[in-house]
Amino acid sequence: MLKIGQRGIRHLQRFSTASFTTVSASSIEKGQNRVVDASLTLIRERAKLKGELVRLLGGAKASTSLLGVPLGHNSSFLQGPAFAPPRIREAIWCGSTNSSTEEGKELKDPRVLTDVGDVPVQEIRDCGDHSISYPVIRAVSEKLGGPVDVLHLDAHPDIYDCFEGNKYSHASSFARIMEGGHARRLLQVGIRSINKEGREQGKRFGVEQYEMRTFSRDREVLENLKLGEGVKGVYISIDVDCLDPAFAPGVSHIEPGGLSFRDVLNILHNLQGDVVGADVVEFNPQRDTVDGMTAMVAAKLVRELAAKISK
Ligand SMILES: [Mn+2]
Repeated sequence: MLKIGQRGIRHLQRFSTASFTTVSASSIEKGQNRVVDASLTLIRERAKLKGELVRLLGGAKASTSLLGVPLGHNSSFLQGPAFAPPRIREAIWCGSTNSSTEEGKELKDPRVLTDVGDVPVQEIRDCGDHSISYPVIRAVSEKLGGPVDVLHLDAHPDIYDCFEGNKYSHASSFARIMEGGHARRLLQVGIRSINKEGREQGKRFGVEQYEMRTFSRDREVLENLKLGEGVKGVYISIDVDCLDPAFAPGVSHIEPGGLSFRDVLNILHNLQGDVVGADVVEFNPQRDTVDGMTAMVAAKLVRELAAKISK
């Protein structure tokens, strides 16, 4: 964390040298590291309390913790996803719907879902929108002691070796994941904006790329997936732009010809495997409809994923 904090300081100084001339770099660094440490302590304490509560309620094999990471500066076009976590939280608990998932899990039960807060990203400027999948999947595989199978729903393969000079761009996260050996199988579903490099990188890493143009043919396979056997489990990464913009207009990279919301739910609900983690990324509230339609879509994805993880 210290290392990330230091990188963050350099980033901040690059942009604010003039306004910080009277404050020493070490003071800024010290202050920022204290803020980061305090926020992470708070997140850990919430997670501990949640553990106690779950035990008191009789325990659970697995229970979902919701962690917000409000960042957008590794995005190549718009940075709006940094504003998404509070909008998604609001929509999860919106009174217009109830707190039960489609398959009957109760979200208010801490054995199903607990919100542990947001990572203080404003203090850690150099970590990375879909760029978050790399550090998270790396952490999951390191913590569990081996690779996972990754189901990645997206209009884009996000597998450029390097995008616009940024190895940690939101368009490069899956190249880093595969290079690091953090995923055994990577299945990409919903793909419809892919170029030569995307296909070549896919072949290089043995990625199973399911493109939208053949979705009607692939539907049966995708709605009957069995993943994670012989590895440490399954990780699901959902870029909201996997959906057709008709279902989710609030994204930075609008790409027509995508999945329906029901297509995504069918894939998730029917998936067999031990889901150990998931992310929902790239919802951009600045592009959403005035009544927050995409926020509800992202929130429902979070709700159904939470149900899938909790056991
Ligand atoms: Mn995408």
